[in-house]
Amino acid sequence: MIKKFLDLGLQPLANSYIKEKDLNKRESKFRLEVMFNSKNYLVSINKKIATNKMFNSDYPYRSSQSNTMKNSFKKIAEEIKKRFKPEFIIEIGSNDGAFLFNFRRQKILGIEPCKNIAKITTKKKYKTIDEYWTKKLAKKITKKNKADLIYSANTLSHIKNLEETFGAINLALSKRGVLVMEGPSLLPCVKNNSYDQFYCEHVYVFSTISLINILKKYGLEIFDIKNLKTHGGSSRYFIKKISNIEIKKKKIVFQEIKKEKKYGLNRFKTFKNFAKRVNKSKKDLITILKKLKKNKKKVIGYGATAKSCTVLNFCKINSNQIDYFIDTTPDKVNKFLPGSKIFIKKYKKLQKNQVDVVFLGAWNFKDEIFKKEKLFRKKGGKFLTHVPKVRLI
Ligand code: DWN
Repeated sequence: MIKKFLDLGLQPLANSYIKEKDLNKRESKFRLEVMFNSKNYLVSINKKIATNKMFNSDYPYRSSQSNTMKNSFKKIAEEIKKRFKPEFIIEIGSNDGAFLFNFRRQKILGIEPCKNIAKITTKKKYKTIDEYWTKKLAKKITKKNKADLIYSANTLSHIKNLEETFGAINLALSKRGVLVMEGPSLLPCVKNNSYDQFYCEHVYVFSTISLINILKKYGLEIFDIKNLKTHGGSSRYFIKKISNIEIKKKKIVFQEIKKEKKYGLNRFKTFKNFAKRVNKSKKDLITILKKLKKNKKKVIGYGATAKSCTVLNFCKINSNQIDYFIDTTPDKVNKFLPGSKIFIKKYKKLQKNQVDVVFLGAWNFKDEIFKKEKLFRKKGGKFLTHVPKVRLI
């Protein structure tokens, strides 16, 4: 049975930044509700938006905007080379090449449906197919040669059709091939009240126990897991075909199942309690912003993330509370955040005499940002975050 546990209100499409000339146009919005499937433990959003409305030639997000992610991709690329020695790699959702560029051109093929982004890697002579990942595409590209490694970071949870996602992977993977997939994980999301992991693009937030159930249907199984700090707590799953009995399952797979069940990721009640904490987080954030306003503090936002779209629209925050956001992404600058319509300025190092408090839209890069803005903090500048609880740092 699929049951709703969280209502995040009316939301626009998270990566649909608004140009000034379109400010008065009506934005399309949808009700963002989060559901739990008690049969397979899958957590998903209720309304699934058409893929081409989200991932098209206007897509602004670039993975290479953070050193944390560039380093993480470099590290896993090295591990893949050593551990699996792949000859033919497919990356699903290759974005601007942060992972791809760690390999020799002839060994790797990128799949990136956002044509504006696919151009970036094509320009650097990395073969990139600007189509959606489907069974049809998988068959076409692996007719002669199946992949011995498929990598995908922060992408598979964006594709609503599980049959197309994992069915295609099964088709494209060689008998002994390995799928390495990673993305924000449900346990840290629930533990840390990071409800902003839910927005239109994140159709699913996987847990180990739900993924096991899904993969089984497509002849796949997890044999190793690595928990990562990236994106506020991600899991990297190493997956093989069930028919490949040469690779043994690592102990960590059983430990993760145990850990998730102990926390209650197989029980509806856990999510109902999470929803209560989320509503408290909303109240606390509104209260603190009101107080700051009353005390005439200048508050801005740092990192106009897709995640902050959920927070701002759920908490009904606009430019009355947060003056503007700063961001390094060229395609976001000089536009307005969807829904809240807060302006996004080009990133400039924070200065205490210009700003008092900075809302961390990109809380997942807190360490990287704090390092950059050391001086601001030293001079008494404060950051405001809602993860794991609303507080000034
Ligand atoms: O899954 C997804 C993740 C990986 O990326 C997508 N569905 C969409 C997107 O989500 P997000 O926007 O929440 O991702 P990030 O990676 O948290 O976005 C960080 C934002 O902050 C970027 O716009 C870049 C910006 N930034 C900045 O301005 N200065 C980031 C850092 C580290 C900085 O120093």
